[in-house]
Amino acid sequence: MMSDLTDIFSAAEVEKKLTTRVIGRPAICLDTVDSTNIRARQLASEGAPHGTIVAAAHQTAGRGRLARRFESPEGQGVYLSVILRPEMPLAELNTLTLMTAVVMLDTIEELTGIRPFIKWTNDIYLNGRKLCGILTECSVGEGGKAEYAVVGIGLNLYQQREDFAEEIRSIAGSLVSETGVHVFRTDYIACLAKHFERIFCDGAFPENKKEVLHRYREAVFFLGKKVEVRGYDNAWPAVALDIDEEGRLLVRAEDGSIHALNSGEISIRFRPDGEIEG
Ligand code: BT5
Repeated sequence: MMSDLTDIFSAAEVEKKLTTRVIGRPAICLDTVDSTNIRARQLASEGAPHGTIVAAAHQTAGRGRLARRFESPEGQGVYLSVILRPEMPLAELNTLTLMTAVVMLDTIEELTGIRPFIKWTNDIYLNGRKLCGILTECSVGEGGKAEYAVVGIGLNLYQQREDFAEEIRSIAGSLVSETGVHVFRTDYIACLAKHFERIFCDGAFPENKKEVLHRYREAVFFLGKKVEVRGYDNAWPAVALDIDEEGRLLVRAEDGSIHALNSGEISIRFRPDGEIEG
């Protein structure tokens, strides 16, 4: 289903709905772009302020991690990037992704009444299907400090399960297909900005990192379950144990050894009803 005709996708419409001081000021809305992360990085390097949102109704080169594609069809979702100028050590920047995952849960819960789950590190899932992916990129400036970070968020809003491209048809979902709730794109952007500001501004950040990571951990759906850990050139079975205070995933390999994973890929087998196998 396409978005409703009254769902005008424009900066003026977002501005009418914004309740924030920093996030989304300004908000730039584009009909189409290669990747909002690329555009946001350009703007950030030209001095765009902390909190700028670059949103698009369509991306021709939406990207995921490791140069993977993020399917971004016209009018079916919102693809956006938030420019942040965080006062935090470079080594901790991966926690921006984790904290953004909690922002997305709060946003989706407010809009639909349903709180989805997190697939460590950067995916939001419901009914065993991926609704949203997050990609954080940063630029290192003088003295090894982060000059800026760009947090990219792709959310599927309106697709039915069968609308997705063949490669992801069995794993992808949208707010409409998984919750039945139709949300206007600009309402979503305003709601996201509000939750983003609550967690990343208002003097709370970065001291709130521990509390937000605690909420992150509560939403990870596969703790205690069997997973497959995927390295660059190998894959091994393990049991997912916990998320530690740095946001690392602790797993137990079959030989009993415990590993703390900083980033990476976990495969989980879902049954058709969305429950995890194993
Ligand atoms: C991600 O990577 O999921 C991060 C996606 C970030 C997208 C946003 S949109 C705004 C901003 N601008 C950009 O160019 N990117 C950001 P990763 O964890 O590597 O997952 C990629 C994998 O997700 C693909 O290989 C597919 O299997 C699957 N996938 C692709 N498109 C999808 C979609 N629309 N919905 C669900 N799954 C998808």
